[in-house]
Amino acid sequence: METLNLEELNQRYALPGLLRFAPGPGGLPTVHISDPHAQGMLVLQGAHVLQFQPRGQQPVLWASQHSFYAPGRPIRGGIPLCWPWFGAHPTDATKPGHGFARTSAWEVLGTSAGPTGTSIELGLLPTPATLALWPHPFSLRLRVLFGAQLEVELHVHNPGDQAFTFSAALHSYFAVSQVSAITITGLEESPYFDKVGGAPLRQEGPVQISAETDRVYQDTTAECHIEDPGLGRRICVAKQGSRSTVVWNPWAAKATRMEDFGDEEYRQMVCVETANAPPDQVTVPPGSAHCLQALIRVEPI
Ligand code: TA6
Repeated sequence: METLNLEELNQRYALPGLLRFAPGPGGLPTVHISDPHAQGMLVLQGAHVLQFQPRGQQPVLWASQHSFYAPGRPIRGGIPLCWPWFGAHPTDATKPGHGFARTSAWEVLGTSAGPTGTSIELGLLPTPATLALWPHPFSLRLRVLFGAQLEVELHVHNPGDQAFTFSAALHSYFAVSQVSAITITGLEESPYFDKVGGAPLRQEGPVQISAETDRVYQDTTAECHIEDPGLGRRICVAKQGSRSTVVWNPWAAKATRMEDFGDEEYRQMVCVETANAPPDQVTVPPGSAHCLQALIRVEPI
């Protein structure tokens, strides 16, 4: 993998007036996008979409004011990439939660501007550190289009001669007016595992949040809508290649226990994650690939 400094990245990939590389939060190398459709920001570490704001709209993604922005530390907000496992490692609690993709150094592969927005593509290949955590060859590519709609596409290729199985999530944090005043539609009647209560349940009606909520909705390909009367908008989360949707809000007690999460910040966020979480893991045969895509847009209500 070739590691370029900001000057080299701008020489090779900047798009004048649309896309440039500059230090971001904590001085982390970051891509700044500003085009006729939207503004956005992506931190190169973790290929982490941090900001998305369509023209004329409030910011769509949420990030904690207390987030760490440091080499190797997860960022609290935006769209963390959870791969090659979602949540705690299934057998080894010493391995990093949500895998290693979100804290790895990704390589810029290309940038382009088009009629629907400005895009960037990044790649991740195995390193001795990743092979120690997950002993498989892989090739990841992330394509992000910042436009009237945000398109995030994680392409997983298996170049090896053995199949591998992974779980994953585009762990999207969304900004809302007041979490207790929103409803989430699209998951009605879906089975889910309630990680707070530790039991399998089935969704009745729209999702409403009034306490710690941590649910893995299984076997669902549905588009979800976050209805937010307080902001006069609906955030629409469509997806491809995903059979799980995760809904999370830590609420007060858990937020207080998290050093990178303000005690009251839970009120203005909700995660609706585009995932393949257990038992919806994905097996990729040798030479094959899988694509996980989230399509995020805003509509007035
Ligand atoms: O997606 C929900 C979840 O798995 C929660 O259980 C909570 O742990 C959240 O992810 C955040 O995980 P993180 O490792 O980023 O603190």
